[in-house]
Parts: sequence; C-alpha cells; structure tokens
Amino acid sequence: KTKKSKASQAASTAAAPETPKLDKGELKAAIVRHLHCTLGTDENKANNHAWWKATCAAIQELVLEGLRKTQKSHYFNDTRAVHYFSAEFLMGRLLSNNMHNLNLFETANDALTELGISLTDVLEEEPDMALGNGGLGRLAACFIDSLATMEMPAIGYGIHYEHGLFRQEIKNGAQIERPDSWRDYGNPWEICRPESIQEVSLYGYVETKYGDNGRIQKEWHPGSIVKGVPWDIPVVGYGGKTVNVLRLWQSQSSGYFNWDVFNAGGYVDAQVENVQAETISKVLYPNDETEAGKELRLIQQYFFCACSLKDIIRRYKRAHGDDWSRFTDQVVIQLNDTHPAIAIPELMRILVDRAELDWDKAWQICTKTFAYTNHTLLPEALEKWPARMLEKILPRHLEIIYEINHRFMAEVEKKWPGDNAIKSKLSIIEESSEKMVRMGNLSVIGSFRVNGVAEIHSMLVKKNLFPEFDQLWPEKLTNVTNGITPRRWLKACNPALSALIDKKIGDQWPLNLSQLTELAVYADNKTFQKQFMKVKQDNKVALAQTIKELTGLTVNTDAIFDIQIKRLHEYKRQHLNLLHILALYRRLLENPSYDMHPRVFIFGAKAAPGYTLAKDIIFAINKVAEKINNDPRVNTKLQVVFLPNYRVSLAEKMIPAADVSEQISTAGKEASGTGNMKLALNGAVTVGTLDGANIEIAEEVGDDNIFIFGLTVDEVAELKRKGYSPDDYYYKNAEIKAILDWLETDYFTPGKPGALASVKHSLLSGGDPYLCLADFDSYSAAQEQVDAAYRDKTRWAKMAIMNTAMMGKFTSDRSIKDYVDRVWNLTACIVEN
Ligand code: Z57
Repeated sequence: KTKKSKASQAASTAAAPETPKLDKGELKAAIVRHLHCTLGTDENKANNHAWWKATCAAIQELVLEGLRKTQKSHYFNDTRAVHYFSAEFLMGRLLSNNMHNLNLFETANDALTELGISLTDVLEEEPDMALGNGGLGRLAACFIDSLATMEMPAIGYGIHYEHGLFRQEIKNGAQIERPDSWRDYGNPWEICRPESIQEVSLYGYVETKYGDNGRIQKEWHPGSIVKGVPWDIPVVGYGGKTVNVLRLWQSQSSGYFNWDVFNAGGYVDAQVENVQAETISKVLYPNDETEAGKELRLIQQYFFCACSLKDIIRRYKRAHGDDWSRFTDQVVIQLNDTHPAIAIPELMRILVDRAELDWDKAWQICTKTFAYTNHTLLPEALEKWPARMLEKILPRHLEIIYEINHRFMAEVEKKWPGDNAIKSKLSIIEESSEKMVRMGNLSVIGSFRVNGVAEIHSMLVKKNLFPEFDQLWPEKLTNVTNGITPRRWLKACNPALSALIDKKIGDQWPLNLSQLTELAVYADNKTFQKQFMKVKQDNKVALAQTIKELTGLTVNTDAIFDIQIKRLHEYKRQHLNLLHILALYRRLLENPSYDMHPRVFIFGAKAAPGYTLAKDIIFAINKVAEKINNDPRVNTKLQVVFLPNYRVSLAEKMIPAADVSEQISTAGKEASGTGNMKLALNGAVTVGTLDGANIEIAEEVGDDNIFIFGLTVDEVAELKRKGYSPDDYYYKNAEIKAILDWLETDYFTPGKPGALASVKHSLLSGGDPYLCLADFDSYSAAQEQVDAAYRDKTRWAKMAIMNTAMMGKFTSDRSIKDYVDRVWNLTACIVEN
C-alpha cells in the first residue's frame, strides 16, 4: 500500500559544509577578546551569561562576513527575491543553530572546554526568540533556514515584538501567564538599521481631487505617523555561504503629530502619544487560530506590511528608478496566512495614488506579486475586520478594497450571470449587521497562487473553503506540503542519533534528507537496532533529568515515553489523550494485574489566555497527573507529566526522547501539523488520525510503522450530517461514562467536587464538537496495539528506525523547492566564500 512520493527526491542545491573558517585557537582568542572588549569583563569574573554573549559575538563576526558577501552578490546579480511576510517567526535559540550551520559546533565545544566552560551550559543561557505562537510561526523559521541553505535570495519581514509569546507557569495545576522578555539583557544577533527607518500613516481622511489631466485623484491625509525601525537578524544557511536576513520592524513615535500639543505646553500629552506609537510592536497576540478582532492587531499588521513594502520599493527603485515594468520580475511576496493581507490594498494605494499608474496596470502588478498560504479551515481563525474599523484606521484602504470588490463582482457576474448567492459568498464584503471585510477572499482575489499546507488540507481548501474560486481560476489553488529543517530538528537537537546516522550513511543527509532511506536496510539489523535504541534510551534518561528539574517527578525511563506537544486546542484533542489515561488508571485500579507496559504520558502545551476550556484541560491534566503520580497502586506503570512553558528549546529536549508521538486531531481539522514530522524524524512512532500531514507520513513509513485510528474526513462529515450525539456514547459505553463521571467527583481535586466538571460537560449534550467520544474506542484499541508492539523489542526498534528512515519528504528544503518551482520562480544565487 505504501506509495512513494516523487517529492521525496528533492535535492538541495547547497554543497556540503566546508572546513570551519576558524580553528580552535582562533575561536578561543575571539571569545576572550569579546569577553574583554565587548563585555568589559574577564575570564575569572565572567558568568555563563557573559560567556554566552562573548561566544555569540565571536560567531557573529563570521555571520556578518557571510552577510556582506551575500548582499554584495545579490546586489550585483540584481536577483529576484522572495519576501516572506509573516506576523510570526518562532526562531527559538540561534547560537547552536548558527554554529552548526557554520560547521563550528565541535570547534566551539573544544574551545570552550579548554577555557574551562561547558558549551551545553552556555547554550542554555540564550532566551528563546519566541516571536510566534506555534506551527505557523515555526514554519516561517524553518522556511528561512531552508531558503538560506538553498542559496535563494530571500528576506523575512515581520514585527520586532518587545514581548514574544508569554512564559507559562503552572501554579496549583493552572496556567499563569508571565511576560516574555527575550531582549532584557540585550540580543547579540540583531542589528539596528536606523538608515532604513520607514514612516507609516494611520487614521485621518481621504481627499478627492481633480488632477491636471482631469483624472480623479485621491489623497490620504493621515491623522498620525509612526516610525518603523528595522532590526536585522542574520539567517545563516547550512554550509554558511548564504546569509539572508530576517527584518523585524519596531514601532517608534515620529513626533510629527505631537508638535502642536507640545508647543501648547502639552509635554506630558506628547509623551502619551509616544507611548501609543510604541505600543504597536509591544506584544505578540497569544491567540493561535482565533481572531480577537482587536484594533491594535490590525494596526500591527498594517504597520509591518507598510514598512516592508516601502523597504522593498526603495530597494527596487535604487536599481530600476521609476520604471515599474520590471517590478514583478524582481519581487514576489508570500503572505503567511491572511495576517499580512492588508499589503494587497497598500501596494494598490502606492501604485495608483502615489505612482499614478492606471488601476488595471496596478492590479496586474499586484496580482503578479502576491501569493497566499492558507493554514486553516477553522471558521474562527478566518480573519474578518469590521469595515468601520478599517475606515477609521485606513480610510483609503477601505475605498480601495471596495473598488477591488466592485471590479471582482463584475467578473463573477460574467461567470455566473444573475447568481446573487455566489456573489454574496465570494464578495470581499460580508453584508452582515456589521459590515465585515473578509481577508481570506481578499487574499485569494489579490494573489496569483494560493496554497494549502498538506495534500488533504489543500483538497479541502479547493472543495469546501474556496470551491467557486477554484472554478473561476483553476490554476490558482495548489498544495505545498509543509516541512521542517533537519538541521535544527535532527542534527542539532539529537547529536547522538546524528552521529550514528553519519557513521552509517555519511554526513550529507542534512542537505538531502531522502538519503535517510539508506538506513532502511539496517532496520532488521540487530546491531543497528541496539545502537539506535541505545541512543533513544540515553535521550530518555536526559529528558527524565529535565522532568526532574522542572517538576520534581522521577519518571521510569524503561517506560514508553508517550508525547503530545502542541498548542492546546479542542480540535487537537489533548482531552482525548486524557480520557484514555483515565481509562488506563481505572483498568489498573479494577485489575491490578492489568497487563500493560509502563508508560509515561508527557504533555507540553500553552493555552491562549482567554480560552477558558483550553485552560481547564491543562488544569485537568495536572490534577489527574498529581493523583496518578502519587498513587502507589499504579505509579509503577502509569505516570503523567505536564512540562511547563513548552517552547522551541524545550521541544528540542523532548522530541529526541519520544517513543510515541500523539497526533490525534479530528480528521479534517489539523491543516498539516509539523510536530508530527519532527517526532517521526527522531524515531517516534505516531498514533494518529488520517488528518493533515499524518496521511503523507503514513504513506511514507507504510502501514506497519504507524498506528492510525479514528474517523476519516468523510466519516466525520457523515456523522455530523446524521446528527452527532455524544450522549449516545456516554450512555452506551460504560467505560466512557465512568471516566466522565469520575471527573465530576472530588477524586482528583479533594474537597472540591466539580472542579474538573467543565471538561466533562464540554463533551456531552450538544457538546463534543471534535468527536472525542466517537473516536474513543478506536483510539483505545490503537493504544493497545502500541503497547503490544513496544513489548516486542525487535519489532519496535524496526518501526522506530523506519520512521527516521522514511522522513526525507518532510525536509523544509523540499517544501521550499516546491514553492520555488511552482510559486516563486526563483533561482539560487551562489555566494562565493
Ligand atoms: C497556526 O499555527 C496554524 C494555522 C493557523 O491558521 C494559525 Br492562525 C496558526 C498551523 C496549523 O494549525 C498547522 O496544522 C500547520 O501545520 C501550521 O499552521 C503550519 O502550516
């Protein structure tokens, strides 16, 4: 049944990393020099934080040399480039990554060791750069890594948030949010570029004028102007040749609109305006896949798009002057979801109002510039802005959106004469009691290509979300399956497995991940199985140490490490996992000799601060964990861990230690998933639904090496059509009933009955929108198969090896190659060393 994909043969254009640019002695000297001259300390006084900064500074010297060469090369070749617009870049830590990509990791390790310093400890000093929520932001980070590795001219554009995603603490089982302050003690990677500051207008009104030629001209008189200050983060490709940049905009008061207030003695009021301007880039909105509809969020989006477009146009004009005819040869802009969709009317405004191009010419340029990636079908995540809000903040943009829509409606009328139902569905404007602007429709209409992020998701985008757009423009909608960078997600995070792989198949797999298939011939080899599982065991021991440090709990490292790590969402069904844990607990209490291999269930998840049920599920997991872990009747077989503050750097410690990967979303709801790829790449076996990229993972690894359960997309639709009633399962399935009723007692929250009741009630009578109860039995049966498979050590080792061996398709290099070939039409620019 296993189907091999053509895509898995993607090869990188980049060459192997060369010998390091520095030897150990030179690196030592550079680190010590920075300790002295950059940090003003010395070897005796320096703490790990100072050593970290000095090491970063030493590495940054080489990074910046690569950056200069890259920029020179791109400039002289006048390259076409992709501009990746994203409100989120979830970069994690950069030092280890940059050292690996420069092939300096070993050298640095040796250099620091000779200085009496532990590189591992130094790396731990770096705060995560958490300028994103989850999958979408981390995808952007993997993509810019691959773009640099494949030597593609590319720039990431985003927001320089002062506070990234909140830090999660767990107090008495509940999530508490604390501010993230990633730059508090300075960030050694970012470079401020005051010479490239841009100004952005907001508010005000539009004046209609008649130009000399009798043409109607529109002029936007803004009510305020803010400055955008660019901070560049170098993005080092593997091999270290191309160094691209991630350019993040920080908002700053321009002062311009303060002068009247100021002169009128309003010194204090002027300061208030400064604060308002600086608020724009203060904080990342912590909602993943829910739109809060906040004015500040819209301003954030416009702010970074407007800055970025000005930056792009400035660079274009430097080479091509006022001749717009080559713009679309040089510039392609990828919209990471609809968050930057306001860039479409902004480019139209620049072309029509400022450059004075005809509407049609401008629209032609626009629709050759933008491409849009859709990341979800969930209705609550599809962005809509009140027309009134847009009118207030961006009056001219609303007019332009109406004009785009007016012309588009004429096209719709041609294709479906007289069909008003289709018109109201495709219109950018939703004519509800409060008029809304649909950013998804605007993005499809304003782009030349629209992609989903896994085969099934893209199919559903075509069939369910945008079917009429697909009929109107049959070439526009396409798929690009997501990927992950194997540099961070195998080479750097799992050095022991990487060394073992190097020994077997050589060290080129980070650039050509499909080479991992060469491991498949060793899947039955006893010696290799032993080596592979020894690495896994050591990684589990290391994670157990981290668990001990973070929670105080000692876990059994002979147990199955069963991991679910992702944002907390009902559709991801962490509560289905919890129900199964409760089932095992009951079975063990009822039958102390219940036959199961010991298992440690490990969770990591942040809930959006306003998402009550998600927080209730975190609370329930923690309360159940507390009870089980302290129950001597079961805790030799069953343990539950919730690791606080899940983030990129914690993922890097958890993923290498996973035996089982939980990918249990309701079919049709998880667009792709990328954690699924990271876990499988590190030899975890997936328990998963036929959803998102799980389907493609199953195709690659084969049915014997994955545990698939649950309703399919079609079966979900059928059940919903017939009318799903969770109560049927509750009354017919004694185990389900017992578990849910248990949650309502005070068993897990002594003296506080009902403290976990919201989880139960969310799953009953008109609830359970994501069909946990419908999938429970199938999930439980799959878990029994996992248990049986794990107990057959040879079988499990083979499965684990096959998972690593067959993940080649999911390198983000392949995703980028797909974008390059089918969307961006880019060519690599070789940067000489
Ligand atoms: C986000 O992380 C994703 C989708 C969204 O609409 C928003 Br907003 C945030 C995720 C999807 O849920 C994942 O399935 C997908 O793998 C990821 O985006 C990257 O495409």
